[in-house]
Amino acid sequence: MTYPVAIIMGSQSDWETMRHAADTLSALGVLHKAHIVSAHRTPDRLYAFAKGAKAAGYSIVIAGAGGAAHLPGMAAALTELPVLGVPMESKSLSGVDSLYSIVQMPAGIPVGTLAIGKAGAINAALLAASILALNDAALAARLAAWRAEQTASIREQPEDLA
Ligand code: RP5
Repeated sequence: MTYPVAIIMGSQSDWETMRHAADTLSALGVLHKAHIVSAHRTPDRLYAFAKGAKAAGYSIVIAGAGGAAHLPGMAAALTELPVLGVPMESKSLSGVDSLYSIVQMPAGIPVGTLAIGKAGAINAALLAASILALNDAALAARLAAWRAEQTASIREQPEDLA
């Protein structure tokens, strides 16, 4: 079975956020696998994962990390697959450290950087689905339905005024 999306994260502690990417992909019927891969604590695992990601059948990597968040950038350096980076909301600096670490890539090695925390995790999944949908009409239809459902769920006025 081919899993088009890999979700990697620097620590078990990132899963609380990154599970929202997984849940969003599941809602859209996009197969994915999640791995803990730390740029600092398991550098050999990072190298093996990123070097083998394309051959393993992945099309897109979503990478979440916090603090000195080198994982998305290092993964992008080691694979030509698109890498979407999700900055974790860190305790000490509220995720601004993670954001700056991920977003400020030197020209030549891109990481598509999303918002800090849960919103970024969900949007990384939606962006991954949009990219995959370019070559998958059934997924494009599911994504359009997901967005229509979201639109229909938004009230015209706040609840206690309606
Ligand atoms: C980063 O350090 C991880 O991505 C995580 O966001 C952060 C803290 O990790 P733990 O100390 O919680 O394992 O590598």
